[in-house]
Amino acid sequence: MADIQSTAAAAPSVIHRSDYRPPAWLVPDVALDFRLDAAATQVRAKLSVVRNGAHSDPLRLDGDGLMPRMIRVDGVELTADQWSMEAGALVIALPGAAHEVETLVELSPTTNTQLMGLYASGGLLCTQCEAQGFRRITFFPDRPDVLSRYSVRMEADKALYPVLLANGDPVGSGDLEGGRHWAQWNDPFLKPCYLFALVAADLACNADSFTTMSGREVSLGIWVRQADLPRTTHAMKALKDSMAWDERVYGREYDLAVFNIVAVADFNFGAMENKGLNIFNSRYILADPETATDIDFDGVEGVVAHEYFHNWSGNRVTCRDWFQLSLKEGFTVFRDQTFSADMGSPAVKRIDDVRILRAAQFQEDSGPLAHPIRPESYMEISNFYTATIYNKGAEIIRMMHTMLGPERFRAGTDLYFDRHDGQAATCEDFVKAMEDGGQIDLTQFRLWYEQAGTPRVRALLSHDPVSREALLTLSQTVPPTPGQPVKKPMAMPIRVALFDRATDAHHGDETLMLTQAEQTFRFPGFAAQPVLSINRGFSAPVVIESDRSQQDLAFLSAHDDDPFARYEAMQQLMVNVLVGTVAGQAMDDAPVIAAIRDTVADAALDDAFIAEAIRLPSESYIGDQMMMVDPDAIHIARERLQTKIGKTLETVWRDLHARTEANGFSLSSAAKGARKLRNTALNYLTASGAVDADDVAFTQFDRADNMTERQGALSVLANGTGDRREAALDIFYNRYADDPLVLDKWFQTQALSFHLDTLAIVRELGQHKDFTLGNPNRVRSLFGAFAANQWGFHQGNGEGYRMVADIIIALDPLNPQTAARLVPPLGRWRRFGAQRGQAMRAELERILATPGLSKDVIEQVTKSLD
Ligand code: B3K
Ligand code: ZN
Repeated sequence: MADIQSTAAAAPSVIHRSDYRPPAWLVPDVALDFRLDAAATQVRAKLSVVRNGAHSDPLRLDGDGLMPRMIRVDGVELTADQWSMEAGALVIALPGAAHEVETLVELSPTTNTQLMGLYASGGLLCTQCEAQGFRRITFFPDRPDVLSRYSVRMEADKALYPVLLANGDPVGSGDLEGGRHWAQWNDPFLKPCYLFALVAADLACNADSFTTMSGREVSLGIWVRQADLPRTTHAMKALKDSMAWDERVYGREYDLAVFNIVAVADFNFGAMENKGLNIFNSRYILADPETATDIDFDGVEGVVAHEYFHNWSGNRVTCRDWFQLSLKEGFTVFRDQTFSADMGSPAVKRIDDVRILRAAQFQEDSGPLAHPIRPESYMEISNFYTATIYNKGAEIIRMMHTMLGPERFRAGTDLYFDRHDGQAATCEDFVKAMEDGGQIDLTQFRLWYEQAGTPRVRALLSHDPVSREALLTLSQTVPPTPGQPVKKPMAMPIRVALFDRATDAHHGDETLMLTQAEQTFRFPGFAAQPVLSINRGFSAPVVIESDRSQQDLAFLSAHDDDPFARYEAMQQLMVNVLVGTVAGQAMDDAPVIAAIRDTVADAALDDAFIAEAIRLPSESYIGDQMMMVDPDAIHIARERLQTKIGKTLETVWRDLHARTEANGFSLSSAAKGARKLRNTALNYLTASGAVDADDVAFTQFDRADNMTERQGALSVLANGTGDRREAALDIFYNRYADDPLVLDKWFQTQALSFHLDTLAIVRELGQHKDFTLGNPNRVRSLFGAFAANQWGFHQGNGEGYRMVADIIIALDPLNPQTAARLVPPLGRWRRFGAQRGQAMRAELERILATPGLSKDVIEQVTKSLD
């Protein structure tokens, strides 16, 4: 059995979207019986199997690391010659149309370090099946278009696992001899096996209820360790808000009598939408002011909503195959983004979402791992849970919303849910429903599903004084991406407004449909050349190239009434100075400083927006604007500008820092905005070099009644070299040594810091007694964060690359999914010059030469080297 993985690793096969065939056998009913035990769990599965269509294919049940202990067909045990194993799958030649197939396997949850299938985490047993984990639990056609009705019986030691949960509704439970007990759960809804889940645990429950729009009472439970119960209030509120929001905005009602969420410490990603039993990485459930930042609170709200929304967009209507992943993920991200916008500040949420898109997805889209939101092929589907599928996918749905408007969009989604309820659907089904329900032709728009790469839209504004017209010429190019050298023009909605310099106002916001390689739009009624505000609200996920002057950008940063465009003008103002400086030009930074000063002084703006607008673009975003990235030059240029802003406006930062000091903790938008701005002010004050800056930071660190300010101050101190740095890090560590989620912040803050010895610090932290490869959160906090620290990662003659490569090699045999996620930063080697590029490549090659590599890592590395 040990060889299964290495056999796959030798020659990972490529799965193509065009090869889709309907399943040969369907499984309408599944009865599972678990004898749970951490070391040896027995799983008995009874499947009713039905031949699908006229063919003579044998029954093929996927398996990964399983060996059947017993196989029965229609009650009769098979002999060894009546079945075979092929690449882990169980193959049985069956005559006729329908049978009952029963198998028995034994699993070892404690040794399951991949965290896929049934595994142990902190004393509990839980499952993760998406995408292909169910085949690690029992033999089954593990593909999302096989939909079944499940009944699940679990038996376990009652003292160790007093709580037994599964999908659907509880239908019975009782005690057994020997201190054991059982529970039975039935799920009346058809579901693919990736949505199967069970949990056996000793957990406490935050119990609540929700009455649906048709008056049904749903019992809600959030299950955590007893000590963590007080930290579940925010998640429960988010759940109830999500349930109400989905009824109000999409007309979607919850459908079971219970909805449970379980928090676990060891989890490969954020959370999982198993039907009626969501399983969460505890970092997206637990939050209180002492241990969670405002970003964490928002993360909890967003992920709880995301998983809940999947009940319709993903579960009731699921995916036909994994190439359709964005059908559920892109749509659900769009839904959770809109929900969070409605719950807080839409302007700031949009800015945040675009920042994430640019940081993660634009990078992916311009590198060797670029793929369309509906990929054509993959080796390992786990590698395709990407920013492209999720975040770009959400932007595609958002564009449909923009083009249709809310009512027609809703007509489209109603039709989609009506048409496909209980089915495994495709992206094409979604687009067709939007066309039919929303009455729009999306023929050309479909290219967004096919073409990878971030379109670049060049905007040239001119003015004809005779006709008093402004002329806007938009031209688009979609860059080549792997396997797609030539692209067609895309259809995209570009929201624009033209500002009259004389009045500081615009003549109306318009959505232009760009469909051709080049188009000119005319705007009458301008005596002089106006100022262009473009891609307002970030209406299309593209890069805008325009020749707007610093003066025009400064104008927009003061007057644009679209918050995103105003923020964007400010960012572009800063990017121009920074990119120019890195290129060796003498840049005038006065407009940046003036814009920051004016923004801070604008009483009409809220604190959260101000904080977003005045912060400098990240080093990696600056790098993304260049063909060849020089991390040192970028770091120096950014630090210098930050220092200049800090010094020039020192009194502003002192005033702001004092003004935003809160009197008591609140989660209101105003209070969150004040904290964000306070941290920004502290950052600039520290950058100013003021002699008391470390004291101010340390006082904030020490006195804070919340993690947002405490971690904000710690981050500032961690960049420095003073005594305060060590003191703060020690205090923080000792205060939170027993809290893994906060300890993650301790690791992460140091990995992200600009301390001169970041490389050595990270190396040392990798040896720390609290560092473990067994917990994905910890790995991401240290090495994921470090690889995202552009300056730190590229220091020291490739030592950073070596460190990350070593971790990938060490982690791969334990947890290939998490290991593979560390590869992309090395894959950006083309952008960092010959010397660095060579060192990065050498590490990729060293990884690839490692025997027994998983196909997860092989796929990412080979594509990165291509
Ligand atoms: N659907 C899961 C992601 C599963 C990832 C598997 N590698 C969580 C989510 O997107 O909601
Ligand atoms: Zn999702």
